[in-house]
Amino acid sequence: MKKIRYVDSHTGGEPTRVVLDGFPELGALPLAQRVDALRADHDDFRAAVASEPRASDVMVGALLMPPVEVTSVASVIYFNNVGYLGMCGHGTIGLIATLHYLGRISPGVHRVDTPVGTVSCTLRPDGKVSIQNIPSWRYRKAVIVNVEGYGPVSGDVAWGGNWFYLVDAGDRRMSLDNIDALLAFSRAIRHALVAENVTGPDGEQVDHIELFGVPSDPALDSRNFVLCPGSAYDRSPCGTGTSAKLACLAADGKLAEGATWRQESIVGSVFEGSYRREGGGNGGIVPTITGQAFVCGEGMLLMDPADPFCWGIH
Ligand code: PYC
Repeated sequence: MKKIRYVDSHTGGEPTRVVLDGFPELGALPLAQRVDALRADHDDFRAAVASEPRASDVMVGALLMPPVEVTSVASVIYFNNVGYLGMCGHGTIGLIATLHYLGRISPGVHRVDTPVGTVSCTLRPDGKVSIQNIPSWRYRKAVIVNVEGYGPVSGDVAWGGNWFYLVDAGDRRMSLDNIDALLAFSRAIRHALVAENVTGPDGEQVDHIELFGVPSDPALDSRNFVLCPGSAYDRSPCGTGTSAKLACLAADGKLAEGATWRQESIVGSVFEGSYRREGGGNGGIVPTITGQAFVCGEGMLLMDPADPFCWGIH
C-alpha cells in the first residue's frame, strides 16, 4: 500500500496540505518541468491528495521538495482538485508555518522556490508571515466581456503568480449567505472569458475571478471573493489575488508605494499588502503580503489498490 505523509494548516480559513513524502521522485528538473512531469505521468497523486474522498475542492496541496537555489530553504509545487498553480500566497504562508512546526526553520527570512520564481518569506516571532511575492503586473485594464445572464462586465486582467480577472462587485452582497450567487456570477464570468478568448499575453487561461466590495470594517480597504480554478472559492483573501489587486491599484495611482492595503476575504480573514515599484518595463510591482497560518492536522494517507476511489473522485 502506498503511503503519503502530510501536514495540514489553514491560512485565514483556506487549507494547505503539505506533502512531506510519498510522491514519485521527479528528479532535478527545473520546477516548471517537474509540473509537466507530474501532470503527464503522476496526476493521480495530485487527485488522491486534493480531491474527495480524502479532501475537497477547497484543498490546496503543496508538494515539498529540497531547494533548487542554494540560498533557498525548500521548493514547492502547488496543486488543487483540478490542476496546478503557479504560486500560492496562502499556501506559502501555510508552508512556512508547517516548516516551523516541524522544527525545520526559526523566525527569520527564508526563500522558497516555486515554478514561477523564488519568493522571500519572513516568519515573525508572533507567527505572522510576510511573503515578498514574484513581480506582479496589470496586463489589460477595463476589459469588457458579455456575461450570459448578466450582460456586459468590465474587469482588469492582472498577474500575481496566477492570472486574475478583477471586477467591482457593485451592489452584490459580499457575504457568506450570498455565496451561491457569487459563485454563479463568477463562474459565468469565467465562461465569458473563455468564450471571448480573453487570456494572458501568451494565451494563458485567466482562471481566477476576483470580485471586490465593501469591507465589514471601515479600518479595512476592501472585501473580496475569489473563484479558484476548480469550483471552490478562496476562504482567505488570496495572496496571489491580493498581489494582482496591488498591481492594479499601483497602475491606477490609487495606492502609494509602501502604503498598506488591508484586504478582507469573504469569510472575514485579512491579509495586509504593500508594494515597491519593480522598475521593469511593464509597470510591474513587487508585492508583500502578510498573513498567518495555523497547523491543524498531520497524518498519513493510505492508497489501498482495492479501493475504487483510491485515486480520488473526479
Ligand atoms: O493565496 O494565492 C493564493 C491562492 C491561490 C489559490 C488559492 N489561494
